Amino acid sequence: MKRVFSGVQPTGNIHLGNYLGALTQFVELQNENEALYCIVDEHAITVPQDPKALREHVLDVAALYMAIGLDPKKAIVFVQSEVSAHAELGWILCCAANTGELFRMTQFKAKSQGKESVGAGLLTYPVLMAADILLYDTDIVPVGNDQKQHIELTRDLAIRVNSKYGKDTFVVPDGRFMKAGARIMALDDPTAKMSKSAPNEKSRISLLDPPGKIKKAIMSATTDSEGCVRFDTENKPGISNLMNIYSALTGKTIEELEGLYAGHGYGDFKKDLVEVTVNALTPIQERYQDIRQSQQLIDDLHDGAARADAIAQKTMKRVRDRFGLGIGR
Ligand code: ATP
Ligand code: LTN
Repeated sequence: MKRVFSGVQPTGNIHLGNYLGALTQFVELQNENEALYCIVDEHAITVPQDPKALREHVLDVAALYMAIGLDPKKAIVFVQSEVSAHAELGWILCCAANTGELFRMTQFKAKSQGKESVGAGLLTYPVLMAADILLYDTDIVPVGNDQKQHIELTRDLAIRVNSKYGKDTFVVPDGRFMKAGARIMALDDPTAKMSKSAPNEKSRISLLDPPGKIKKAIMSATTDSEGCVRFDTENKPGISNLMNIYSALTGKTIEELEGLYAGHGYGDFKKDLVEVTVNALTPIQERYQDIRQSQQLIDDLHDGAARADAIAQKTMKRVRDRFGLGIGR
């Protein structure tokens, strides 16, 4: 059985891109593997956060995880800061990383660009991510393509430590990147990816959006003037993106959709896509409402943290021994 680990930051606005690109993969992988899914609140504080809102967002994302089908009896679902070994291993790995390789990370460059000063945590963010992964002897990390560079760094750190401290100190993990078609684009600008942080609310569909908001976002989505429901990402990125969403939510192929809407305009297609989206999200939202307020959610997260901690402590003992930290037993 392979071990799988992934994390999502506790920010609001989990959207259809996150869902179709990453979260559905999480659900699939929990069945055949030993999967750990983490809400990475220590990563979130690399940029300023309001403490009250952060705690709410942690629980929002946890409830959403469960509502989309993660089963806490199968997968270990937990909050990063509840397992102190993440920060501990993060420090040890900081001492194995070079500043040069961290300054080269594109996410650091993007997030620090134009700013006079940024927190040091933004620079060491990928080292904490490496710690998350290596702590659990992870084999597979399902993430979006944007995380490729961080996975490479994780592998480099593991190989570096192994060559100095013993080859089985860490398992060297592999990334599992989403399929190209799973990249969902912004509704107002189909050349940019759908994003949590884009200022235009109508650029995305969040999983918790009410039907009225979903309708407005889809009906006003950018298309083209040809008026023909045909898949062509190059020349018709807007309608192609909507077809991708329709196909991912219903299982209908793109060819089936082209056949179904031959002779129909974008209005008909969009109206149906509203219905398809509302039908897909309503059950998730209903489950979410029940789970979010429940004591069961808190109990599941405590249980998840205890199970994760048991695995993490074993790794930490090995790491401390290899590095010569502490006085041993
Ligand atoms: P932001 O837009 O603020 O940078 P994000 O939407 O990329 O945030 P993350 O929490 O960084 O959100 O990503 C969670 C997961 O969802 C990652 O594995 C990421 O690759 C994936 N993902 C994010 N946006 C999309 C998208 N538009 N289509 C498909 N997958 C996506
Ligand atoms: N950096 C990731 C979130 C993340 C993660 C992880 C993903 C933190 N730690 C460990 C996979 C494994 C992001 O921004 N999507």
